[in-house]
Amino acid sequence: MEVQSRSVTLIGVPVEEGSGRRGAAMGPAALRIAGVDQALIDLGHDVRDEGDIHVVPARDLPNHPKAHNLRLIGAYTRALEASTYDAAAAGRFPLILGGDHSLSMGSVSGMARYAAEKGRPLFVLWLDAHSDFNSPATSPSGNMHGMPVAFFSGQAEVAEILPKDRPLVDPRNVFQVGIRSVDPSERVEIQKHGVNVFDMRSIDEQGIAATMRHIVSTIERANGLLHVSLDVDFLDPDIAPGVGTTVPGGATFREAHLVMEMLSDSGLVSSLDLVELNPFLDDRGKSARVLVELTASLFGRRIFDRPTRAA
Ligand code: 6HN
Ligand code: MN
Ligand code: MN
Ligand code: MN
Repeated sequence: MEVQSRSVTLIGVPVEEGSGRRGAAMGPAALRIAGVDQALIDLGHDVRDEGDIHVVPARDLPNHPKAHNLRLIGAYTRALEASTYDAAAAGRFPLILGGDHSLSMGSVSGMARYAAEKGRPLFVLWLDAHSDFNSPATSPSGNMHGMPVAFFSGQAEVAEILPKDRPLVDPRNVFQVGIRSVDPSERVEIQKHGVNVFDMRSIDEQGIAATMRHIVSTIERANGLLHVSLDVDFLDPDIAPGVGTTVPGGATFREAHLVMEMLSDSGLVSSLDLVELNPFLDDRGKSARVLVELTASLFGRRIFDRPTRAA
């Protein structure tokens, strides 16, 4: 099977203030050093690197005791919402190099605006140990990297970061895979709003392939666009230690690759975040390299071609 050539725009987002510690701001640099651009070029894709987004805190936003660095995260959200939307509207694939997971407030909102214009539903595949469905009212930490899913589904309003009438993502169009650390109030909220959660036990029981087949066919039936958000802690800490929030019992190297290979076959993916990489905590670039390998699989790298399905 020929790899479909795509036009890819790399957008670096060196934000770390949404997490409780330093280091994720070095993520975009580490991903570039690990060769994310060359891996895609080698597969025949057209790659343009826009460099890193730089912002100053938004002065129209308030300081908030339970949403740390709200003014800065709000500024990143606005800038990335626009960059992601612009890339997609230009017919390109936005590939976001993070940066902590608060950046998905911006990337997913940008894709939601794009999908709304196209009249197609946006689906989100959230590959993470955490469900990131806190709001300032529920968060135990006040760290905004624990809030993006609630934010882009309209459940974590604190101040007007984006226009009130912005397109939201229906929480029933969010698929969370790899989940194994959920706060008590998140548990209530994700169930109340109908988020589709495939926790690690469900992957152990039914296998990652069946899980992915279910997700892909649901999105195909709805003619949806798919945004993939890959948090390093989706992976088991043995294969990816470079993250501030390691949780034991994560996805294996092969499970993660199969997710990407099946997504590649589906042709559904329109945008991707690589987030929470903390090079300061990594082991000689190991986690950055795994992220690049996984990205290559999503963009068509194969061990061997598969027989065409419909043949
Ligand atoms: N991440 N649920 C915890 C919190 O502080 O809200 C952890 C969030 C982790 C966020 O890994 O992207
Ligand atoms: Mn996360
Ligand atoms: Mn996480
Ligand atoms: Mn709610």
